[in-house]
Amino acid sequence: MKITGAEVFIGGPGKNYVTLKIKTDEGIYGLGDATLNNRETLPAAYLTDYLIPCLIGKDPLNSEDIWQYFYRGAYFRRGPVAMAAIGAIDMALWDIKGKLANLPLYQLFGGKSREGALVYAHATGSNLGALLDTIAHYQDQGYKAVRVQCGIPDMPAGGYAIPKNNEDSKHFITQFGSLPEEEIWSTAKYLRYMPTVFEAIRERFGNELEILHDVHHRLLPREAAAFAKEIEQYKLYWMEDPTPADDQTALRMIRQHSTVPIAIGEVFNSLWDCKQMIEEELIDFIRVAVTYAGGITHVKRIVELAALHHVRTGFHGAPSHSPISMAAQGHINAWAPNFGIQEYLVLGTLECEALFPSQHYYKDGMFYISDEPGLGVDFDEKEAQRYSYKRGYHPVVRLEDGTVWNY
Ligand code: GCO
Ligand code: MG
Repeated sequence: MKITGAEVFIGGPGKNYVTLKIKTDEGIYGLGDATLNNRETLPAAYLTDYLIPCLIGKDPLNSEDIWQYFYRGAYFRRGPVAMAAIGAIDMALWDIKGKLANLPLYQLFGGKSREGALVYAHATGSNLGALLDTIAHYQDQGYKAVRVQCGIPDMPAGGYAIPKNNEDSKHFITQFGSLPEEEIWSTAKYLRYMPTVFEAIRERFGNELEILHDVHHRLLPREAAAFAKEIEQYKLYWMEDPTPADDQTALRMIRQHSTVPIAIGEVFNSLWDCKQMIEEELIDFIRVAVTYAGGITHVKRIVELAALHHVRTGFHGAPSHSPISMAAQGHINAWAPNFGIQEYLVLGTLECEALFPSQHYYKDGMFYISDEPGLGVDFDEKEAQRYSYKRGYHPVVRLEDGTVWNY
């Protein structure tokens, strides 16, 4: 079997999804997702300019050798751009392997460890009242776990990624068409207000609801430790990205002062980036994504290392991922003995489902992977013609005195 060609498409409903299609001489094709939020053209160029020319003529079933060839062969290794491009190829090769075997991918990993995977939704409100309503809305839809983000008084964007129109989760973080917007952040205001939000949520929804919260790298180590200690009583499922991801030793201070579970990894791209925090058991959940952590081959390795250290999975699933990588993660979630939870937002719209048809489905707070062979997702190229690339940015954050801060 030989690879005969590969193409990259950029676009989608409200997002610049980067979709790779690898074709073979036996007519089977594989799909991969190389979407790197707000930098989408870069993995696309890495693929078309450098990797795809090397793929032609290779046996697609040798996915391990192809992974090593692109990882070791690049000399300048790792980083989100390269790992998103390698990851997309890897997903597509696994897709081909599954289709050829006529088996859903989870069967090639070792079969199912569970029927459905627990997922969490994003409940975001520009104020407490709006947040509580949004949580109630997700509970009505069957969700057992929600990530809660709340606007802070006198700091309108203080819950970060607070949608302008006051609506809940259908925000896409990306701001299209202009230069980045700037948001003002005050750690003092956040630390004063956020614990009262958790208190109100527990009061209204009781103790069974799983509450997750994303600090989005905003705190210093000592602040994060004090915050974690204070909110321990609200029994969060996890506190995510409490401090900037660059320095993993910062987590030691948090660990010494609290038992709040910590989730990190959405901006990490390799096993080497995650190694210290997993081996030192500084985290409880690993948040990498197949999309920019080297695909299925590499993320499975991270999952196996995590299992040795009591770390469970909680893969990134922001709307920046296409249904292709969400399916790849769905297959890993079905298999992984140390599965924890999956962030779930992507399959929300009819347009998205038309572009990426699949039989995977959400029901009562769980995500169920279908038994279609391979990834079990298709890509409608005719639909894809409706979309084109639009440049977008994440917001940039400043403190009240103007100092640039972490998004
Ligand atoms: C999450 C993430 C997102 C990111 C986004 C950046 O936990 O879902 O933090 O909200 O901001 O993926 O591109
Ligand atoms: Mg996050």
